[in-house]
Amino acid sequence: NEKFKGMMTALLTPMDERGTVDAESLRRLVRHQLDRGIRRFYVGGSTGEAFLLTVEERMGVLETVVEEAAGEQAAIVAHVGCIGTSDSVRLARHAERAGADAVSAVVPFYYKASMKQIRDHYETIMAATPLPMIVYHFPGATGVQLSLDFYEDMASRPSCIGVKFTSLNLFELQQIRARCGDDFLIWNGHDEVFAGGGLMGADGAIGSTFNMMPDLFASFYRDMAGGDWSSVREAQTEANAVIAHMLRYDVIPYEKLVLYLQGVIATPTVRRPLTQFTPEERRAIEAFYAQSGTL
Ligand code: HMN
Repeated sequence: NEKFKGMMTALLTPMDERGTVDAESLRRLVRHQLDRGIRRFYVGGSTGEAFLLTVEERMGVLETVVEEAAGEQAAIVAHVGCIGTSDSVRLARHAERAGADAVSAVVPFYYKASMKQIRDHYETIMAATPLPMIVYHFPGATGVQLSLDFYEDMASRPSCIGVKFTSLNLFELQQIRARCGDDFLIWNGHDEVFAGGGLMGADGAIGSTFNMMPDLFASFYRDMAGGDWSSVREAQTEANAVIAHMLRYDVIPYEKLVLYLQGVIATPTVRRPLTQFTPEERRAIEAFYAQSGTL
């Protein structure tokens, strides 16, 4: 599982003006990351607008990423989370056929599922594919708080290798580490606490802002691995100046606009109900971009 440790970019899904998935821009985004040394990708997660795409589109996005990263020794994690188990099973089987290295799934979040039903959901997905599973914890979106007992149970299953932990509660992250041991991997999910997650025991991080700041986060990760805490603090401060500005707007349209301004993707289009920025908002972000030494 070593290849999954480290920094993993949660890829955006570029779209053309009409909102159709833009495979060419997606290839350019993957290439842009590979050229900067990034070798881990989380495909079709929250950042990838997974729940605004059809199951078939999600399959297509994964295939494009696998193709573009072929021969690059990249680790590719396919997010297969759905609100219904059978779609997740379809996506997991497809992920294996497509050549992904692992699957990941957010909890089924629409119909209030009991812990037993959530367990069954993961068991069913894991039984459908030999690929390793990464649980995706994102209580801010799902409203589901997973218990330490749940993680301990998951950690006891050979196919579950860890959790992507998207919460600012780093005490909980540390408690998962303490309860589940070092073999259960933890990826920090909120880039604004990248350093904190690492300090509390994360083995890596999966983040959306690595799309637009790959160099900064790559050197940030190296400083963290080397224990250079003053550089780590500087890097987090620099990243957070951008992230704080982004959080005044909306994560996905903001990152797409920046990637567009960087010349990586062809349009900043997002899928509704996400919306494009008004002309004033766009001007404000463009002005920030123009003076930011980071982006
Ligand atoms: C994914 O599933 O696509 C990402 O891994 C999610 C990732 O954890 C991001 N979380 C959300 O967008 C909710 C973060 O990178 C986040 O965008 C960033 O920390 C700003 O809050």
